[in-house]
Amino acid sequence: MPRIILHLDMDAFFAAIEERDTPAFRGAPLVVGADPMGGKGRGVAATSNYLARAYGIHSATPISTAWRLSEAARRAGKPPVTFVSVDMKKYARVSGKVMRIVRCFIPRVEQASIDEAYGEVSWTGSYEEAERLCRRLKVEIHSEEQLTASIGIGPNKLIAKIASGWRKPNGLTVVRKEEAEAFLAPLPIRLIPGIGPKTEDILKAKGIKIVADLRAVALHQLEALLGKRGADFHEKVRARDDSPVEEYSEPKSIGEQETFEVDTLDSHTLLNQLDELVRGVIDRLHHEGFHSFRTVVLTVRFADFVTKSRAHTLAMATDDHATLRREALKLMLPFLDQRENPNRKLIRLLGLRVEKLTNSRLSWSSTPTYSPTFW
Ligand code: TTP
Ligand code: MG
Repeated sequence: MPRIILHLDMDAFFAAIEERDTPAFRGAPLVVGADPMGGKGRGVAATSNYLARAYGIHSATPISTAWRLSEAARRAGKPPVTFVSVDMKKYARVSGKVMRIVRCFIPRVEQASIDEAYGEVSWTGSYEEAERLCRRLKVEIHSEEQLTASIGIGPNKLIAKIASGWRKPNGLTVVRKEEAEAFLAPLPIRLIPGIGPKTEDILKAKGIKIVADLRAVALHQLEALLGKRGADFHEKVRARDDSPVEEYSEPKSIGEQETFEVDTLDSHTLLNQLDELVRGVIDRLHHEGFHSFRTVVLTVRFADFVTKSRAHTLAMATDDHATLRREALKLMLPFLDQRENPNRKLIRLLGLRVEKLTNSRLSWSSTPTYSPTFW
């Protein structure tokens, strides 16, 4: 029986949910993210629908840039972008529903992010059967949630993941084991998971642009260029990946962050913001079914974009609001004075995250919960 793995990724997830819930948003460019404030907004886009992507607006595009692109489109007689704020609770709820549907079809599922999952479907016995299963799964998600997913089917997680992004939106791409190497060969190296902008630059400097170029590099040369990771890429470019679908990948953290409208060192403003973050994190902790946390991480980004995080792990796990507030405050105060901020730099962004979570749901059901953080 061949090994067959699928990867499912929802299309324009946050934006698709907003379009579904607000008919007026449909058919026009939509960005979910920070408030653009007439071009002065300081956060980023979480995502955009496909019409807004045609304007060049994607995940992590600064919201001020998104505004500028929208204005340029408007001046060119095209529809301007509608901006909506992020409603994380809603997206987590929808994610939970989608993942439950996936688990009805597939016994072994690994949730990889808020809108992505791997499934082990070798038991279907053939690529044809796996494809049939995926068609039914897509129809079910659409009829239950009015959302579309793209799915890739392949001999391992690596190929399935790349295949799911192949024909988005609403795609279904099957890459059989014997086709996998040829499928990868012409792709830009950036599509190989693990190759980020820095690695891409190192390789491009050597004239390596597509997977076929990378495949031509000997193992010892790759190791010389990229260290230990070289061996990993040596396998990947040959379409080899034996990592298992891990059903109970533990959720890592829950975090919230806020960019200030104006950089600040005003303790009142910072405290108010910290209180809001504490409330948001505790709300999500409970909402997403967690029992407690042990580690508190505070992140400060200064006006010059230098970013520092400080963490503290408690002796005992808790879900207590006052404890989180006290610990977060202890971590923040040094940033207001000499200890962590000798030059009195203004603060641009404050983030709060809890880790080492325990999941009460796991004690009475086998449904794992995933919690995303995006910073
Ligand atoms: P993605 O699956 O990367 O993006 P997407 O679902 O919006 O679009 P695609 O059709 O290309 O899959 O991420 C899922 C959601 O996660 C996305 O809707 C918003 C959120 N997200 C962020 O908040 N910040 C980010 O930088 C990224 C990449 C995603
Ligand atoms: Mg997606």
